[in-house]
Amino acid sequence: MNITQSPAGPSILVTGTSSDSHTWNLVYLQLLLEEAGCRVTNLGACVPPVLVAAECLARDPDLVVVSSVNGHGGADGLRLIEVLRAQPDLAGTPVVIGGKLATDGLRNVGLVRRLRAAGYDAVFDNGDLARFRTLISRLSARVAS
Ligand code: B12
Repeated sequence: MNITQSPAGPSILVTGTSSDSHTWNLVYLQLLLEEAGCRVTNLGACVPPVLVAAECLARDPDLVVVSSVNGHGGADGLRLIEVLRAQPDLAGTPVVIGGKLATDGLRNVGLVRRLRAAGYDAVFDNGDLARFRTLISRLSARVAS
C-alpha cells in the first residue's frame, strides 16, 4: 500500500481488482491524480473486495477508483461493487471503474450498463482518460468549495 498526502485536494482510494496482478495501471492513475492535487491511497493489485470495503470504511474517501486491465473487470468489478454497496455506510460513496474491462479489447455496451446498474457511478471502458480528468476536476472544485 502506498499513501501520499497533499493538504487540500480530494481523498481518493485507488485499487486493482481481486484477480488482476497488473500494477503500472495503478501507478499511472496515482500519478495522474496526484498531479491533479488529489490525496491518494493506492491499495495495489489483487485486492479482495472485503479489504477494499474495510479501507473505504476506515478512510471515507471522496472517490474510489477501481482499475482492471486483465480482461476480467466485468466479473471482478461486479463482485466488488456488490460488497461495497452492501455496506450501509458505503451506499453513497462515489465509485468508478475503468481500464481494459473485457477480453476482446472492444467497448462492451452491455457490460458498461451492467456495471452502472450494479452501483458504479461511472465506467471508463478502454480507459477514457479525458472524461476521467473532467470528473476529477469537477470533484476537486466541489471539495474545494
Ligand atoms: C506488462 C503486462 C503484464 C505483466 C504485468 C506486470 C505488472 N507488474 O504490472 C504480466 C506479465 C504479469 C501480465 C500478466 C497477464 N496479462 Co498482461 N499485459 C501487460 C502489458 C504488456 C502492459 C501493461 C502495462 O503495464 N501498461 C502500462 C499501463 C500504464 O497502461 P494500462 O495498463 O493500459 O492502463 C492504462 C489504461 O488502461 C487506463 N486505465 C487503466 N485503469 C483505469 C481505470 C480508470 C478509472 C481509467 C479512467 C483509466 C484506466 O489508464 C492507463 C494509462 O492510459 C499489456 C499489453 C499492453 N501493451 O497494454 C498486457 C495485457 C494487459 N495483459 C493481458 C493479459 C491477458 C494478461 C494475462 C491474463 C496473461 C496470462 N494468460 O497469464 C495475465 C493476467 C495476470 C493477472 N492475474 O492479472 C491482456 C489483457 C486483455 C484485455 N483486457 O483485453 C493485455 C492487454 C495483453 C493483450 N493484448 O492481450 N501482463
